[in-house]
Amino acid sequence: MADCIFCKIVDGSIPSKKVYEDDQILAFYDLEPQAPVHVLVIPKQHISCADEVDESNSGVFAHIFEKIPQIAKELGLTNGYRIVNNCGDDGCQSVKHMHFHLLGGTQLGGRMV
Ligand code: DGP
Repeated sequence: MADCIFCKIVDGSIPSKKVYEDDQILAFYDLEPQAPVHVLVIPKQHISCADEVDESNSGVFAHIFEKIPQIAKELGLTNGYRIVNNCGDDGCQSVKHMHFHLLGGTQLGGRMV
């Protein structure tokens, strides 16, 4: 989608530090890390947020969750991690291309908000 930062990362017109890629998904380091390891995992297809998930596109999210354990292991997250998805304004979603934050590398805080 035009003017989507993450679509531009997918097509290579904006550079990123990739940690995993296949035909459906991409994982890359977050520009503003909030933990020692902070990676974003995204579908290559432009899906704005969780509100847009339906029967026609949900398969890619199953794929993401199948790959996250492998990505986490390769990043050395052997003692656990957190997966975060922000949706919409109240969820503080700043990039409107659905993504999962994969956070770890330290003992994370116990509160979600
Ligand atoms: P969210 O607030 O959930 O929409 O998270 C968006 C994240 O995207 C935020 O942690 C910063 C990150 N981000 C924004 N622009 C870029 C970029 O151009 N490259 C990378 N690697 N990360 C970005």
